[in-house]
Amino acid sequence: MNLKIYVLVTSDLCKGRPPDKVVNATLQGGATAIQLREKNLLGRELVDLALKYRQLTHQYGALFIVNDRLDIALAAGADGVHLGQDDIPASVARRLLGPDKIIGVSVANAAEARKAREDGADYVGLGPFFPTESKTDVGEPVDLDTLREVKGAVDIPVVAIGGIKVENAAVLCAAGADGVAVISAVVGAPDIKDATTRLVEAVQGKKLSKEGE
Ligand code: TZP
Ligand code: MG
Repeated sequence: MNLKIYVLVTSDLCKGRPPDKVVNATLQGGATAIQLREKNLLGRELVDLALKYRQLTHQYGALFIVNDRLDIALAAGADGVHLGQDDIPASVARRLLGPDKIIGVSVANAAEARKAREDGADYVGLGPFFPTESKTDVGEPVDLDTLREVKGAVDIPVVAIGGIKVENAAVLCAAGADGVAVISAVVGAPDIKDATTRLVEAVQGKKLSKEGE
């Protein structure tokens, strides 16, 4: 389960570019996982998009996860779902999806991570680490100590999220994050493929300094 470069695609944040083109470009740049994350689309539109993302992620050997919607994940043959604390509980999702689908859960601390693990989660998303404009109902910021606590509490991958960019990704990975999840740093970038490649390099430790240095 490669969640190193996990790109969440929300069409409203793609600056007018078709979301499937955005997905294609980020996969070209090296994204290892794509999440369909839409809050304002109809079921029919979601199925259409999900089928496109499914085809593209297969082509590049990347994971495909659907935010919130188990029905859309099943309809499109996605690899799994991502659930927040207020969504369908992971235990219920596990019952509905069976043992093989990936279930990710958003957490803010070690207690939530432990509970997610007990409920059958395969990975947790932890954040927000930095200020973000991509989510309005975002929780209190977390820090590297929280990351270390969560890493110590569960034996499943921990993906960092919230305001992550090329400049701050490496420190999270150095502190134990198994991957970085981003929206705006990739889907809002002028050159989506290049932005992804630079993030890949940052996570691999090839580019720990600021752009241009
Ligand atoms: N969950 C916590 S922060 C966040 C989500 C979905 C938004 C991340 O977006 P960005 O643009 O990478 O800060
Ligand atoms: Mg949700």
